[in-house]
Amino acid sequence: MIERLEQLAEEANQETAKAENVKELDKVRVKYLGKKGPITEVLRGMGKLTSEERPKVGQKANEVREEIQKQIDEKTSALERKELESRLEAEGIDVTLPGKPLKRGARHPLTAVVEEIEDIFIGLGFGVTEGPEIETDYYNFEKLNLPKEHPARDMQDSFYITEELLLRTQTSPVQARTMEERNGRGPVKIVCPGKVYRRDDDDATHSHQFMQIEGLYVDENIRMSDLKGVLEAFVKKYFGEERSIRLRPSFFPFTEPSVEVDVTCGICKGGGCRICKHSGWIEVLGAGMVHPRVLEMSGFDPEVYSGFAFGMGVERFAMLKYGIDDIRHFYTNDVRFLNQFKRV
Ligand code: 2NL
Repeated sequence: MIERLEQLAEEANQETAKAENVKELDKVRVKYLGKKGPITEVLRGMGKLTSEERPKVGQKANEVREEIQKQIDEKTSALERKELESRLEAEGIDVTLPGKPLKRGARHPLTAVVEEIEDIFIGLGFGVTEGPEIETDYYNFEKLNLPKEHPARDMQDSFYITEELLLRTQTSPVQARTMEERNGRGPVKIVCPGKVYRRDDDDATHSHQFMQIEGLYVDENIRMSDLKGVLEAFVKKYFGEERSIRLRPSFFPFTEPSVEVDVTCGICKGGGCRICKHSGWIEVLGAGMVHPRVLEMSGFDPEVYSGFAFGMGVERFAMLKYGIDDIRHFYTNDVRFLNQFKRV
């Protein structure tokens, strides 16, 4: 029986050595060490042995069983190691390969110009305030000294939603709301950027929706010279220190007196060109001293307070600075246009 056991160990170890994968090893284990295997059989037949032989055979059987199991375990870890090595080799990452380039977007040129203009006014002590695009007739018109019969309130010129609600035609209602919130106490020194809407036919220089930035500075002793100084500082910062401005008389219902602000032409330097229509000047802003009625309607005493206000079209500022000839480029989202404004 001892010999039989030694023979079994020999056979099992040979088969273990030959096994090429874990599955085959498991078959060897079941075949030799399983409940129906030859070693179990030997142990079952021990009853026929003498009491002298029995412990020797039992011990040998255990030794053989342990030896077979040990060989299988060693082979199993060897196979697993080999498998891991080949997997590591196959799935290995070459960290020296160059990365795939990420396609980066860019800020929309209008966003960039709004932020640039905001930053200039922040540098001049202004805050930035935003408000709703859907406005009441009251804040959009009435509060700005545009009474019901005023021609600028024509239904033909604005997008009315109901009789009382419309898409704002300018950002001034934001300023009117801000003044009202201050309960008649100055200073109010803010710029208000945002989308505005007018019923216009779209062409190269007009859009039914565009962006505006308006500004308002209300305090005691604010004068026309403050208006001129602030707007000159702004224009020089935005277009360049070599540029200057002039004021021409104009009319707005919400300011008195009212002015148009021109900047010297940057293309011809005053010599006359297509851009400035041979005048040497380009109109860029509307402005004026806040109408006393407007101050009063928003709770400010016009005997104590005065202020100036101004408004500009963001698209126009962007077109002038970057030589863009058609306002519709801003809204059609052609990446060939947009990619030119990427910062590197
Ligand atoms: C333009 C220029 C302007 C204002 C806007 C304003 C706002 C308040 C009071 C007084 Cl709350 N004025 N805004 C003033 C002058 C010009 O916009 O070309 N608009 C059609």
